[in-house]
This record gives sequence, structure tokens and C-alpha cells, in this order.
Amino acid sequence: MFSEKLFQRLKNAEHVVVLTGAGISAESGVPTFRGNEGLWKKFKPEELATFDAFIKNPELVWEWYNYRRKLIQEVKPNPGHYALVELENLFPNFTLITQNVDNLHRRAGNKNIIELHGNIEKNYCIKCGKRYDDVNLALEMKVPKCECGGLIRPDVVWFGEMLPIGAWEEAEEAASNCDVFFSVGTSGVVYPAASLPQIAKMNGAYTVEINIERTELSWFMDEVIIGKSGEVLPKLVEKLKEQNFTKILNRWRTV
Ligand code: BV8
Ligand code: ZN
Repeated sequence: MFSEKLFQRLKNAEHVVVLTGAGISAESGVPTFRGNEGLWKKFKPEELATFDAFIKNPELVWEWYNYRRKLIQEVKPNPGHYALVELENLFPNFTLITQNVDNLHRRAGNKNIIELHGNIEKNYCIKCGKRYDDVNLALEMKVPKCECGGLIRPDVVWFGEMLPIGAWEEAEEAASNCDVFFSVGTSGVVYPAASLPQIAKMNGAYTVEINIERTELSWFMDEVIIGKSGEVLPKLVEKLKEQNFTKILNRWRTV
């Protein structure tokens, strides 16, 4: 399933970066965006995941996010999420960049996470900026109104919106300075996130895609592994442990 080349590159890797998309949460029961059961099936992104859609119909958009928040409350991280926590502990430098807003990487235990598209459990008032980060409060609300009268919105990045200050720069920096870059469970259609694997490749990283099917990014990847992330990632960690992979630092200590 994994090439010798990948293990060679991982053996000498100082910095490993992983980009995840909705696919890594699919085995937790969170519908992806563009798959058959995809969230966008019922609605089109421009209908709901845009500021204009929210201003036009705040209740509909708020209801859609509450439907997803409820769903996320009921699910839990899957073996793919937990394998990334183990991977983070195997390398001195590990950056997890996620497009997902479902908070499952944090719940699984990863530390160094860049949430490119925000976090569905967080909200703020568009008028006074007051934060409403208590997800249970959000779930109780029907009409997203702040005490100041302003509308309360989910703290996620909608289409046409800039990514959170610093998040994009940090992600670009990590992709430009890593030895191995994994793209896991993303269709690679949403930019600028989908440009990260190419940025990594242009800067000399060994790029690996893990997906249940080929994507728009597969053609330039060094390695494409077709399989479920909840199965492939634990197998990768197992293989690394078999080769008694230890933190590079320890190895340097023993040399
Ligand atoms: C912006 C949050 C300016 C809300 C989301 C070029 C450059 C810059 C912008 C653009 C550009 N071209 C077009 C644009 C505009 C736009 C865009 O990309 N449009 C697309 C549709 C063409 N981008 C924007 O508007 C972005 N903002 O550009 O600002 C800027 C410019 C430069 C630098 C900085 C800023 C903002 C985009 C963010 C939109 N917000 N979500 C919410 O969630 O409600 S996007 C949404 O799509 C989610 O975040 C999701 O994560 C993301 C990507 O989708 P995927 O995660 O890939 O999910 P998908 O369902 O598509 O695929 C799942 C994959 O998993 C599949 O491949 C499937 O095979 C696989 N899979 C399934 N099961 C498994 C699996 N794999 C492994 N194991 C399994 N078990
Ligand atoms: Zn307010």
C-alpha cells in the first residue's frame, strides 16, 4: 500500500504536513460536501454558505448550521483522526491543516491545527462582534439575534470570504517548508486550500494523496493511495512503529 520511497522520505523528515477535507470525517458519519450523500446535494453552496445567503435568509442558513452542529455533537472522531494524533507524536515538526469546521481533530487530540475554514461550534455578532461560542446556546437559538440587535453568524469562512487572518499565511508557510505533505479526504476543488499540495510539491516536498478515489489533484501527486483514511492512516502508523520509528530528536540523541 505504501512505497519504499515514502518511508525513505519519512525516515529523514523533519516536518510533516497533513491537509484534511471532509473525507476524513466521513467514517465518523459526517456527510461530505460533494459526495453522493453530500451536504450540497440538498442545497447548493451559493444558497447557504455565503454571506449574501445569510443576510437574505438568516433563519434558513442558521437552521442548516444547527442541523450540522447537532449532527457533529452526536458523532466522534474515527481511527483516521486518532492516527493523525499518533503521527503528530512521531515527528518533531507536524502541522495539521484542516478545511473541516467539525472540530473532530481537536476532539481526537491533535495540537498543532490550522482551521482554514473556521469552526462550526463558534459564532459571533456581525454588528458588535460579541462572541457566542457556546454551541448549546447556538443550538437553542432559532433566530440568530444578538442583544444589540445584530445578526449572529457561524464563525466559518463562506465562499467569497477571506480566510481567518494568519491561517492562510501559516498554512502556506508550512506547505512551503515541509518534507512530506499528505492530502487526505479532500476533493481539491476549493481554493486557496487546494493549492497547498502544489505549493508543497513546488518546494520539494514528497506529496501523498489518500482518498477513496482519484481527484483533481491526483495527477501531480508523488503517490496516490486509494483507500479509506480510517483504514489507511492507522496502517501507516502501524508500519512506522514496526520500523521502530522514533522521534528524529531521539535518533539524533543516540547518534
Ligand atoms: C477566498 C466552510 C480570497 C463553510 C467552506 C482561487 C483562489 C482563491 C479563491 C478561489 C479560487 N477559485 C475560486 C475561488 C473562490 C472559492 C472557491 O474555491 N470556489 C470553488 C467552489 C471553486 N473560494 C473561496 O471563496 C474562499 N475564499 O478565496 O478568499 C482568498 C484568495 C487567496 C488567498 C486567500 C483568500 C473560501 C472558501 C471556503 C468556503 N467554505 N466551508 C461550511 O462548511 O459551511 S468550503 C467546504 O468545502 C468545506 O470547508 C470543505 O472542507 C471544503 C472542501 O471540500 P472537501 O473537504 O474537499 O469535501 P468534498 O465533499 O468536496 O470532498 C470529500 C473528499 O473526500 C472526496 O474527494 C471523497 O472522495 C473523499 N472521501 C470520502 N470518504 C472518504 C474520503 N477520503 C478518504 N476516506 C474516506 N472515508
Ligand atoms: Zn451584537
